[in-house]
This record gives sequence, structure tokens and C-alpha cells, in this order.
Amino acid sequence: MSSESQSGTSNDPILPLELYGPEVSYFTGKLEAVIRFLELPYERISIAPTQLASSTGTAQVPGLKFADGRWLTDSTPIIEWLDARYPAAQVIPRDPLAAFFSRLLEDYADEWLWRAAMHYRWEYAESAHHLSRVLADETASRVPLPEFVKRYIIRNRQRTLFTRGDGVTADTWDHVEKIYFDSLTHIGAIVEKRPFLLGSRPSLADFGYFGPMFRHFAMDPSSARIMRETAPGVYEWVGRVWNARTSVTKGELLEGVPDDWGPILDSVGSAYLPYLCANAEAWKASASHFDVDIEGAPYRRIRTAPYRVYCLEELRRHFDALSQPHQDEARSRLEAHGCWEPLWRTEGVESGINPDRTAPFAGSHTMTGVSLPAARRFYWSAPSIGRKGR
Ligand SMILES: N[C@@H](CCC(=O)N[C@@H](CS)C(=O)NCC(=O)O)C(=O)O
Repeated sequence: MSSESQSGTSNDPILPLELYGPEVSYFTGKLEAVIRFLELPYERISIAPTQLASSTGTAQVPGLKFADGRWLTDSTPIIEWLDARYPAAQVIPRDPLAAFFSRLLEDYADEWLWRAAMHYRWEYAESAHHLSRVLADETASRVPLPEFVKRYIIRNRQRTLFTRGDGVTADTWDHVEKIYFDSLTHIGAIVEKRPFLLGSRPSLADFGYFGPMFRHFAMDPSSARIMRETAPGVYEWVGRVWNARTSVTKGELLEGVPDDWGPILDSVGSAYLPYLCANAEAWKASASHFDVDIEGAPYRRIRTAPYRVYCLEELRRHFDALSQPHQDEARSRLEAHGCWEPLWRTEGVESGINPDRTAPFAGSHTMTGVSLPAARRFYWSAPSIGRKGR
């Protein structure tokens, strides 16, 4: 798959791009939407996460390869890097307050919608059946096992790591699904009033939400039916983001934080930040798993994720980088939605991730904290693509 090059990029030494990841991947879809919006020429190449480990240092997708041979990983710093290199598109809003809250929404969509997205994909038979087939075909076509065995292994692996092994039980089931329903309500209410979350063109908050909304919720059979039937406006917005181009999708972004982001921020305060705090406490205590009640739902034995300790550090770092007047304004918005106290609740947070600020050019941690050897056990021994090619 490739897109037309935007004018002025023909001598750009990093182009064309190679984007590595399966078609159905949450974060590959997120990054692909940004690349398309920037109108950078690229090709997407299907690959399993472990096949990238020797190139990027992390067994996860997406991996992005420049034409000059450099590899990047982790969609959040990659988007930040692309935004700095191609500033005209203003993927990250230039208004500091809007930028801070957009990063908060991106992080929430990246990390907190993940469990719900995996739940709808792997806990409903029609989705699990379809997706295990797609993944077996895309990432394991050369594995000499019968198709049904491959699909069984994939389904089991995903449930073990991302649903049943990550707190989805009969007691949390409804809460996990509420995260999806609430997100449809939140996004639906915004896009009823304007085409994108912050105005008439897409920006970071759209791309953050696009990860779960596109490759999972809008495409997996069970969740897609819910979206089509209950939130067609969100379905339409998904298509709008995918189709957006800087040369065509022009218009202004709002300044500050729109009031209709309030319900999302309420959820950041009552669910996501308390989860991040519990995760950070578990990390400090060197616990591999922890229990936490979120909005009354009892999550038990969920995996400690060092990457999400880093997410909390990053949110604090971005707050600290604001000017005093912007900090004052941000604080009052955060307080109004119950986000201020949990943002700072856990003291002494130190993930050890990216201390030299080399991301996205050096990766070491998967999002969910699954170690490389463990991830390898679950995947096929597919050949590594190496640093120089596939
Ligand atoms: N923070 C990373 C997260 C990437 C991520 O978790 N990707 C998933 C697939 S969408 C993955 O590779 N998981 C590893 C696995 O399933 O083994 C990013 O934004 O790129």
C-alpha cells in the first residue's frame, strides 16, 4: 500500500517510509493514519511483533524504517518526531493547553481503551474466529501447522496475555464494555458538532482515539456492529480520519480545551489515572501483578506494566513544561475533572524507560510489560528481518 508523496518531499532522505505491522494492529493503524495525513510515501509490510525485536529493540509493532536505514518504535514519540519534522500539518496543536490535553487523551486512548479493544476482539466468538484467521494468514502463513491449530494458539495467547490474564472476568466484564460504550458516547457527542475532536482537521487526540476505534472497534465484527448501530457518527468520523490529507483537510483547530472533552476527562480522573497510580505503586514494590478497584469494578491480578509508569512520568513532564499561566489553567481544568490529585498521588515514580530521551530511536519495553523471551514463546520462530531489510 502506498500513498502519493506530498510536494517538497521528493529529496527527503528518510522517504519513502516502511511501516511494519499487521493490518489489524491498533498502533500500526494509528501511526498509518498520521503518515497518510502527512501525505508521506510509504509501504506497510505485515510482520509479527517478535520479528522486529532485533531491529528496534522491542518485540512490538509498529516499527517504522526510514529510507536512510534508521528504525523507530513507539507511536507516541514517533508522532512527536514526525510533527517536529513536518510542522506545517500541526498534528500536535500549537496552543500549549490544547497540546497538553491532547497528549492526555492520546495516552488514555492508547492505554486505557486497550483492554476493551482486546476484550471485544478475543472474547466474542465471531471476532475471535475471524481475527485468529487473519493473524494466522498474515503472520504465520509459513508455519507448518494445520490452520485450526494456529488459530487456537493465537486465540489462547491473546486471551492469556490481554483479556483473562489482564483482569477481564465475569466481575469486570460489564465495566470493560462500558469503557467502549462511553467512548462511543464521548466521541459521538463531539463529532456531531465538528468534523474532528479539536476542529475542522484531525490532530493528536483524533489519532490517539483512532488506534482503538479503527483497527479494532470499527473493524472487528462484534464491536463494529455496535458502532454501526449505536454510533454511526463515530463510524463516519473513523472514515474521515483515515481519509484526511493535509493538502485537502484544511481548517482551524480550537484553542484550549473544549467543554465537550469534559466527560472524557472525568473518565481519565475516575478510571485511568487511578489505574496508573496503582500500576506505579506495584512497580515500586517490584510486584509483577496487582489488584485494583476501578469505579467499583474489581480488577484482580493485572500485570504491572513499566511502560505505563513511563506514561505517568511523561504526563507529569509535559505538565511541568508548561508556562506558569498555562499550568494554572491546566490545573484548574484537571481539578474540575478529578484528574489533579491522581496525577500526582504516587511519589517517587521512576520507570527507567527512556532516561536519555533517545525514543523513538531506541526501544526496550513493550506496552504491556511482556518480556521478550515470554513474547517469543508465544509467537512462531519467524525469521528476524534484521536491521537492514526484511
Ligand atoms: N506504545 C507502543 C505500543 C505498541 C503495541 O503494544 N503494539 C502491539 C500490537 S498493536 C504489540 O506489538 N504487541 C506485542 C504482542 O502482541 O506481542 C506504541 O505506541 O507503538
